[in-house]
Amino acid sequence: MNSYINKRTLSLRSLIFLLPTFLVIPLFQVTSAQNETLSVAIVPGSASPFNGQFYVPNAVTVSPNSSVSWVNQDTSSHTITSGDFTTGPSGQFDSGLLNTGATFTHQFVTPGVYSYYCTIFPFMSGVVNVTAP
Ligand SMILES: [Cu+2]
Repeated sequence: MNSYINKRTLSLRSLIFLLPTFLVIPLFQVTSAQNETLSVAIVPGSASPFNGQFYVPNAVTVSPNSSVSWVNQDTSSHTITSGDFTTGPSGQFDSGLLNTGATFTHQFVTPGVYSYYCTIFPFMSGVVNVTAP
């Protein structure tokens, strides 16, 4: 009788511990694969064309529905504006003036190649590649 109770208690316990494991892991994997966030830094000194580095990394590849976060580590304000210097803003996204320490995040839903630049210092440019699902 004692061993019967013990076995029953054990199996109930393992159910309680195992069920959440099976439920949580697949949910977590789905959200992380489709909704990752990648960080790009506007590095110190970006206001000077001789800085060599501006958006770091200046090319990123993400899966659809992922977000890219730009953080301004420079002492000058900058923008993250879709398009390029020669043709101007494409209208897909625009941070506006991003002050020192501020962050701009944009979610990329549709696969494609999104080039962007800084409207204040047009020698700054980058690209976001959104892969096919
Ligand atoms: Cu800039």
